[in-house]
Amino acid sequence: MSHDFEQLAEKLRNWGRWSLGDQRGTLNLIGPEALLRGASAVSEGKAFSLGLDFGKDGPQFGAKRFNPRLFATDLFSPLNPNKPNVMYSDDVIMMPLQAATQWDALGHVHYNGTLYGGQAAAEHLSPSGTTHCGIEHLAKPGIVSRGILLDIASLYRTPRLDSGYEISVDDLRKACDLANVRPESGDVVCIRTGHITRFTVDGDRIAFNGSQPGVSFRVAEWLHERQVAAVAADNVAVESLAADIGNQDYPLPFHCLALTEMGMPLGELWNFEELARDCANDGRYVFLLCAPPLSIPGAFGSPVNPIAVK
Ligand code: UVW
Repeated sequence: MSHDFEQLAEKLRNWGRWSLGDQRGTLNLIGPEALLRGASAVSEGKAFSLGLDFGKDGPQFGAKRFNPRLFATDLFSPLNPNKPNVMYSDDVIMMPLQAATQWDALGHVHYNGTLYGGQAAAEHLSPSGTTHCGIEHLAKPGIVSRGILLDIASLYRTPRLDSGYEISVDDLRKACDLANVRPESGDVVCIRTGHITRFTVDGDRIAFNGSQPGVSFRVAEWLHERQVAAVAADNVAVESLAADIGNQDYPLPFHCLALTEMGMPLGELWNFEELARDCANDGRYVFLLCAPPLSIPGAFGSPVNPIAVK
């Protein structure tokens, strides 16, 4: 695997493709044409949220990636104590940016000491974030384009793929046939494995965060050829996670290819269940996708509530 991986890394590298010091990667592929293609996918006036709740009962169970906690900092507060008939409430939230539905910034993963664009990670990363490839560079003008749902679980007529299943290029091609669509330059590809239901239906956080179905690292080449702008999935890492992932020469190989080599943002913990039912009903798997990350300078990721409009 390590020889294949290294060859692919060299082939897919987009460093300097758009400009020296570029921090938007494949989002540069979203131009007026892709936006208009997205807008023309809207014909019924239906909207679907693809986001999980950011609440205390979320999918996390760890000490560092924990579920959000909300605290009211003002309750029943009058602006003017002499006019207590009008009151306001304010709040603060404490949460990891990776707590639930999210985008990975290009700086979220680096390997062999190098970030997207070839910059040395040691020169940019610090406890206050990153000075190269933070999420703010993906936030304006945001991530808005045509979205395509590739429903691999439906392809195999199963509510969810098996843990550890590696989605191949062939699976993606078949799902394109099922959807009767071909990704074009600037599209965002959304991959449904059904794995999210381990959390949303079964309530099993341990199984949800464990071994899981997702893409093989080889899928990166197909996404590169199709000029896809970003990819999102309904699992934890977009890529498949086997029980022994940490022992591989390059753990998270798809992350390394997508984020570090190609500069392609990854959307994780998205929920496609309702959208997938609608797509299966009307046979239309394309939509306008509006999924702007928050502009948090230096952050490695951002929560998002993606909206698909059909
Ligand atoms: C890691 O687990 C490091 O990354 P992600 O949250 O992107 O899957």
